[in-house]
Amino acid sequence: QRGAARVVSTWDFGVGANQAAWKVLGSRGAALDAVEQGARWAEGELCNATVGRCGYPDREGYLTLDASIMDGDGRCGSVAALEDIRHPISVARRVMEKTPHVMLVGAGAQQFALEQGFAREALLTDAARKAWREWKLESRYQPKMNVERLSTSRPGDSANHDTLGLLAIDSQGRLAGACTTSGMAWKLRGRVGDSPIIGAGLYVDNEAGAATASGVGEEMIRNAASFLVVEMMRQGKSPQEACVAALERIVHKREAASKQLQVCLLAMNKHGEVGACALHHGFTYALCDHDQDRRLLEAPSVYPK
Ligand code: SD4
Repeated sequence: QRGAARVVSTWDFGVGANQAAWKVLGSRGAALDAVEQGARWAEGELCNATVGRCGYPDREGYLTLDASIMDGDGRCGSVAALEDIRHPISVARRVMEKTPHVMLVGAGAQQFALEQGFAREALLTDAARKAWREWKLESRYQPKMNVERLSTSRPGDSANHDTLGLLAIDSQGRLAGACTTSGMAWKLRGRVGDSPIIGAGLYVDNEAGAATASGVGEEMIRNAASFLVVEMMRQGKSPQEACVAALERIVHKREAASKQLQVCLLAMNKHGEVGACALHHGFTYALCDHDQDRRLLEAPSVYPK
């Protein structure tokens, strides 16, 4: 299926990310550039409590960002707990391209970003600071499901399941993926989720497919969820079947926990076919290709509504 470029992204705001990615893909650009541009759009343009500059902080009030990027040849880079840098996805790409490493964290990641010419800027917004102050009154860490889609959500509730993950295939048949997030709101200082961990929040292999995740990252780390989805595609499952099978594994291993928390998986195989599934109802994803540029779909769930 060479020539059939396509990009998919997690959640409703994936529509905007896809449009940014499509500017690259639609003109026969590389999947890697496309996913970086899509992620940059979310980090810079979107004001959303779970990605980039408007993200909610940890329980001590620090906004710490996680991001990863990977192409289908196994090249990858990531940053975790990065502070005061607007575009963690591009720092992750520099880690991939300019260092012998895969992952940089915390102060070292920031130092590297500054050396690479990224600007340091205070990112925490007034709205995020206000939400944090409200949260501190009770200080209860209780991730809520799919908060982006709940019109009844209060500020203190927000921001738990809306990481942006993008997967793309370009006109050359190359795959790439990117993932960017501020992580779980009110997390412990130093907590790192799945999004910057290759194999957990993102995995890509041109010979099989690509997968990304959103939700409570600890579950994806425990199960190497994105890697698992890609391996299942390698064994012959469709992207949809692979997402379902990976979630069934999570349910099997941690049934009680899986009833309480959300895990969302999105996959694309090497032919550009797409699948998605979540533990619980409410996971949406956006798809963009030559035929349709703003399609928003609702993923099925393992547990009934
Ligand atoms: C994390 N998976 O840090 C991320 C959170 C997430 O939308 O998906 N938020 O665990």
